Amino acid sequence: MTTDPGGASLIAPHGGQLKDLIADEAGRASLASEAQALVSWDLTPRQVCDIELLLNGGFSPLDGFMTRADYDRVCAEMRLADGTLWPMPIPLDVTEAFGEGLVSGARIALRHPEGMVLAVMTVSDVWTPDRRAEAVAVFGTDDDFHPGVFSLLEGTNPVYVGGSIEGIELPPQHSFPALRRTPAELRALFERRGWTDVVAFQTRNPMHRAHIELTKRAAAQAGAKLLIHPVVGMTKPGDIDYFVRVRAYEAILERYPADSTELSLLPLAMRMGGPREALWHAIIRKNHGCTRLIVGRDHAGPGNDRSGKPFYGPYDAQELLREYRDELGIEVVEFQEMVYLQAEDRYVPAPEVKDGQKVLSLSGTELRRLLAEGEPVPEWFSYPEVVDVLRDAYPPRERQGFTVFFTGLPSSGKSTVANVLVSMLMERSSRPITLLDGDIVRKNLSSELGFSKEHRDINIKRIGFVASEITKHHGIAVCAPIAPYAATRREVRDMISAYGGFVEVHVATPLEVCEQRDRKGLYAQARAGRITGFTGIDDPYEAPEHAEVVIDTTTDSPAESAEQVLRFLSDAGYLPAGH
Ligand code: PPS
Repeated sequence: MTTDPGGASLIAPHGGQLKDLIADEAGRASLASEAQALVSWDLTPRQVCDIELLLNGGFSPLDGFMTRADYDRVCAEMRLADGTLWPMPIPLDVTEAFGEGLVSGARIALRHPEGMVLAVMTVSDVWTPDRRAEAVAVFGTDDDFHPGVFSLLEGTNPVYVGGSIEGIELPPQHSFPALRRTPAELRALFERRGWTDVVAFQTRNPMHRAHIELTKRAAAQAGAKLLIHPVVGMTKPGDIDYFVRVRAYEAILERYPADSTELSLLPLAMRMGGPREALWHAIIRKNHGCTRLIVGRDHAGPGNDRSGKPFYGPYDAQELLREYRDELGIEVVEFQEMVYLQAEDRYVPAPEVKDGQKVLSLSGTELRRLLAEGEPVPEWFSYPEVVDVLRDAYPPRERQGFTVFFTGLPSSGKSTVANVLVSMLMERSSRPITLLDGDIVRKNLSSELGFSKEHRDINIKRIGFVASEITKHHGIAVCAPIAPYAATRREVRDMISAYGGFVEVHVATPLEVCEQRDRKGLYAQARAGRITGFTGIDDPYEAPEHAEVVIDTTTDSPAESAEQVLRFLSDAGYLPAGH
């Protein structure tokens, strides 16, 4: 079905037919009443993003979560079963328990985490995918350093469900309502303004001078208007949160010529899939009424693999899009990296730099360092209004919160060193500190949990959640669980790094020493078979590969070990100078 808000044509100058999966008024009432008797699935944060773009047509021509035939062909060939170009799998992932009773033809209610039913789905397929094979097909790798692979393998449920959906309402959005426009609303806006040619700029970062120069050039070269279309759904872990980014985007709008530029927020859950993702972004922007998309260096890049090599070449995305130019229905505006010519005080694309001309550049890591250390950000790099927003949100490290996360075998000395560290920190600063020791947490937060992998993961995620809240509020959390699984520790790191420091301390006391200490007599019980699934004996401990600090309590006293951590915190700038 298509609707026509404000009488505007729903065919953009270069766009295709737009889906609108929200039912009409009578349909919505009847779906809502039917939903009361249906089993319901509580949508995950990623699925909330996906369903919003399904319902509002951002994912046209999809009319629901992908069926198996669509999924298989998308993975293999970037096409839906009917041959339409579509690069990203969008199935509904559910738990085994939920998937068990589902059969083709069943109807299920899809609920927002706040409780309201957003849509009713008619199930057509239920299957258990090979997610590792999906990772290789879609991302070209199963290395879980790739954030899209990590989220697929560790954060996605094991059973997929496909089927069409009938919408009752869009997910509620409470932030920046005036800046959120559906594809139909944007198309209507462009139509009203007479904007027949609109170039979209995709971003998940604050915009600095290079981005502003690039977007101005792109619009001017094409003689087109500009849509700044930042992603506010899910981006790469560790990115600057969108509340801060949107304040910064709003601040720079005045730097564009009048009646030339719009800002609209896109509730997309990115997969960081590089070239495939760029193709997806192009289709999504076409659906939003744009006629062109800027694709620059390393579009939707996921960073480096575990050997430090980028997953994709810097211009792979441009190359892939060129292959599909004729059927995309949206032009791609290719840009090379913009660099700053110091002598001329202006930005140019890298290939325009002549031999001997001096260029300046500043990486994202370097910018974060300048902010963390309270140093000035050079004027050639950004505008004062953007730097002010960032400084306000990211104070220097000595005013940020942080988490010290001890991990190690039972009886390795985690709790002892953590306690000493807490006392040392309290001697030095009046910042609030919370100790989340393994045993204390199990008594207070996780008393119903055992030691299965599932329960350990829940336990560690709870600790991570509490520590991330403490860190967000500029406090100090000192955690000391065993935390034996690398993937769960990484999730906790991602959760906390968004708000402040995360310092992993591996208490690497060897197993023989821990077993000899056996402070609670549990190793002896595990050896005797009276306890099963005991870490280090018959349950694995995956040692961290990139801990910020490694200590060994065989050779160092608790005070010496705690001093090592303190020194790291001080050197990294988390403690005021002189401590
Ligand atoms: S986990 O894996 O991180 O959730 O474990 P944690 O909550 O830190 O464990 C807290 C203490 O529980 C005791 N204990 C066990 N540990 C490991 N495996 C099994 N099966 C087990 N059963 C009980 C153990 O003494 C942990 O304390 P520490 O301080 O590490 O010795």
